[in-house]
Amino acid sequence: MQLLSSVLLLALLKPHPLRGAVVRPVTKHITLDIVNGHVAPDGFSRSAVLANGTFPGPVITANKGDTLVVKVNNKLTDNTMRLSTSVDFDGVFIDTPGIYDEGSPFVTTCPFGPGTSYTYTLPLGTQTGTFWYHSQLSMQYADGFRAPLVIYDPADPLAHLYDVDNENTILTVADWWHNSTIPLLQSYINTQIIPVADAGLFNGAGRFNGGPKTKYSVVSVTRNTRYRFRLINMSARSDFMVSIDNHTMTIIEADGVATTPHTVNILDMLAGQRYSVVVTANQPIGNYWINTVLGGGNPARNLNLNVTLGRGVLHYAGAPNAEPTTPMTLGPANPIPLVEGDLRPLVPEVPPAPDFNLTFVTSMTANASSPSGFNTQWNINNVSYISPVIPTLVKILDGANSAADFNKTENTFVFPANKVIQVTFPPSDEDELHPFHLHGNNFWLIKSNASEPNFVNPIRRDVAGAGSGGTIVRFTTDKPGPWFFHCHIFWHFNVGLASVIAGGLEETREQVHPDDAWDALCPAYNALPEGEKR
Ligand SMILES: *[C@@H]1O[C@H](CO)[C@@H](O)[C@H](O)[C@H]1NC(C)=O
Ligand SMILES: *[C@@H]1O[C@H](CO)[C@@H](O)[C@H](O)[C@H]1NC(C)=O
Ligand SMILES: *[C@@H]1O[C@H](CO)[C@@H](O)[C@H](O)[C@H]1NC(C)=O
Ligand SMILES: *[C@@H]1O[C@H](CO)[C@@H](O)[C@H](O)[C@H]1NC(C)=O
Ligand SMILES: *[C@@H]1O[C@H](CO)[C@@H](O)[C@H](O)[C@H]1NC(C)=O
Ligand SMILES: *[C@@H]1O[C@H](CO)[C@@H](O)[C@H](O)[C@H]1NC(C)=O
Ligand SMILES: *[C@@H]1O[C@H](CO)[C@@H](O)[C@H](O)[C@H]1NC(C)=O
Ligand SMILES: *[C@@H]1O[C@H](CO)[C@@H](O)[C@H](O)[C@H]1NC(C)=O
Ligand SMILES: *[C@@H]1O[C@H](CO)[C@@H](O)[C@H](O)[C@H]1NC(C)=O
Ligand SMILES: *[C@@H]1O[C@H](CO)[C@@H](O)[C@H](O)[C@H]1NC(C)=O
Ligand SMILES: [Cu+2]
Repeated sequence: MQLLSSVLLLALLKPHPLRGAVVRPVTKHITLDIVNGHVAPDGFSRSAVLANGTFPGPVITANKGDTLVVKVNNKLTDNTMRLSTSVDFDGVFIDTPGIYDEGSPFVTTCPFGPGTSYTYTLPLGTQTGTFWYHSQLSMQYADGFRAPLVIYDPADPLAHLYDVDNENTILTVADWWHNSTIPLLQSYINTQIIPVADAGLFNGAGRFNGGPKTKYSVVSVTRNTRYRFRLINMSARSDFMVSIDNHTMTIIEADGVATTPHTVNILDMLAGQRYSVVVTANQPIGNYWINTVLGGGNPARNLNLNVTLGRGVLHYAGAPNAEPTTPMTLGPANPIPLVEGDLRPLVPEVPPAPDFNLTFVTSMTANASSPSGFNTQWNINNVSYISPVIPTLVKILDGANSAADFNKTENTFVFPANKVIQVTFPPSDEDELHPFHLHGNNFWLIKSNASEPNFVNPIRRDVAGAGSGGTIVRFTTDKPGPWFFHCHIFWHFNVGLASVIAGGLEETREQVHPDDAWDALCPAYNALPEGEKR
C-alpha cells in the first residue's frame, strides 16, 4: 500500500504528460555550476563557458506557479573569455511585487566574479511556455552559456492537440563560433563586420565545411503520434529557417503566449524567439531531414560556414538508424512561410490606447573617439547605450526620479506606473531585422515588420524584429522597475543598441527591498581585479 502510493505519487509528480491533474506549485531548488571546458558541437574542439559542463546547458523545467530558486556558482578560470557572469532568464516576467532577481548587468544588478555564487529567486506566477536562460554579460552566451527553460501548464488549453511534450521535444538552434567572443567582438568593433559564425547547430550538433562528420541530433518519433516541439532560437546573431521534410508545423505558442493553431511548413525565427509547433508523425516510416538554416552574414566571409550543414534528423521508430538518403535542402520546394502578423493569440486582447509614444530610430555609426572605446556603434535616436557604473536599479533605490537623473548614454526612458507605452520603429533602410527584446514583460505586437497594424487582436510576445517594414509595440508599465529593451543580436547590443524602460520609480522604491546578497554584488564586482571583471 505504502509502496503503491509512492509510485502513484511519483507518477503524479512527473511533469508531463499530465492532463487535468492538480499539481501543487512547489519551490524548486536548482544548482548551476558555470565552468570552463572543451566542447566540440561541430567537431572543432574549443574552450567554452558552460552551464554544468555542457552545451547547451541543462534544461530547467517547472510547472505553472512554481518558484525557481537557482543557485549559480561561478567556477570560471579561463581568462581568454569573460570570468564574471550574470544570468538572464529570458522571457520570465518576475512579476511578483518586490522581486528584483533579474540578471541584467548594470540595469538590475552587477555581475559576479569567479569563485562566488548568486542565488536567483523566480516566482513564475501564471506564466507558462517556452523560455531560455543565458549569460547576459557582454557576448558570453555565444561562448556557450545558454540553455532551455520550460514552464509546463498541467491544464494546457491546447493539450488536446498533441500527445507528447517532454525534454526530448525541446529543440534548440544556435550559431557557433570557433573562437572566444572577446577577440571576435573587438574585430566587430574595429571592422563594422560581425564575425560570421563557423556553424549553425541544431540541438547542440552541427558541421562546418571541411570538418568531421559529426553525428546530427536525432529526434525520435512514433508513427501517428503528435509532438509538441518547443523550438528555441538561442542565436547571438543568426536567424534560422526551420522546416522538416514532408511535415507541416502547427504553431501553438510564441514566446510563452498561446496562439490559435496556425499551420506552416517553414518558420523564420529571430534570435531569442521561441515557438511551440505541433508536428504529426503521419508520413511513411523513415528518416527525414530537419532543416535549420542559419541566416545572417555573408558566408563568403567565413569559409567554414555552410548553411546547408545545419540540420538534424527526424527518425521514425522502425526506420534504420541512419541519415536520410534524400538531398539536403534549405527547405520545402513549395514554402508556406510564417507571416508573423497572421498569428493570433488564443486569448485575444484589444491593446489599450497609448499614454506615451516613443519613436526609436536605429542607426549605425563609427566613432573612434567615443569614451567607451567603441568604433562601431549602434544608436537609438543617435544615442549609443553605454552601461553605467552604478546599475539603474541602484540609482532608482537611491532616489533617481526622472530621465535627468541618468546619463544620456544610459538611454533610460522614465514613465509613471501603470501607463501604456507605444514604441514605433519607423521603416529602416536595412534588410536585417533587429530582434528587439523587452525583459520581464510582453508587448502587444501592433505591427510586425511585413504586416499591416493590428489594433484588435495582435499577438503578445517579448521579441520582435524591427526592420524595413516598420514595427510597433505597446506595453504597460505595470511592473515597477527598470527593464532592458535591447536588440537580441548581441553584437549590436554590445555596441549600444539598447535602452532601459524605467516605470514607476516611486513604486519601485516602495516594493523593492533587496537583501544583503544583492547589496553585496556591486561592491564585490567593483573590487575585482580588472582581468576578472571581464
Ligand atoms: C548541475 O550540476 C550540479 C552539480 O553536479 C547538480 O547538483 C545540479 O542538479 C545540476 N543542475 C541541473 C539543472 O541539472
Ligand atoms: C582567435 O582569435 C585570435 C585573435 O584574433 C587569433 O590569434 C586566433 O588565431 C583565433 N583562433 C581561432 C581558432 O580562430
Ligand atoms: C535565429 O535568430 C537569428 C537572429 O535573428 C537568425 O539569423 C536565425 O535564422 C534564427 N534561426 C532560426 C532557426 O530561425
Ligand atoms: C517527401 O516529399 C518529396 C517532395 O514532395 C517527395 O519527392 C518525397 O517522395 C516525399 N517523401 C516521402 C517519404 O514521402
Ligand atoms: C555545403 O555542404 C553541402 C553538403 O555537403 C555541399 O554539397 C556543398 O558543396 C557545400 N557548400 C560549400 C559552399 O562548400
Ligand atoms: C500616440 O500615437 C497615436 C498614433 O499612433 C495617437 O493616436 C495618440 O494620440 C498618441 N498618444 C499620445 C499620448 O501622444
Ligand atoms: C563621438 O564621440 C565623441 C566623444 O563622446 C562625441 O563628442 C561625438 O559627438 C561622437 N560623434 C558621433 C558622430 O557620434
Ligand atoms: C540624428 O542625427 C542626425 C544628424 O545630426 C539628425 O539629422 C537626425 O535628425 C537625428 N535623429 C534623431 C532621431 O534624433
Ligand atoms: C556619465 O557619463 C560620463 C561620460 O560619458 C562618465 O564619465 C560618468 O562616469 C557617467 N556617470 C555615471 C553615473 O555613470
Ligand atoms: C520587412 O518588411 C518589408 C516590408 O514588407 C519587407 O520588404 C522586408 O523583406 C521584411 N524584412 C524581413 C527581414 O522579413
Ligand atoms: Cu540588431
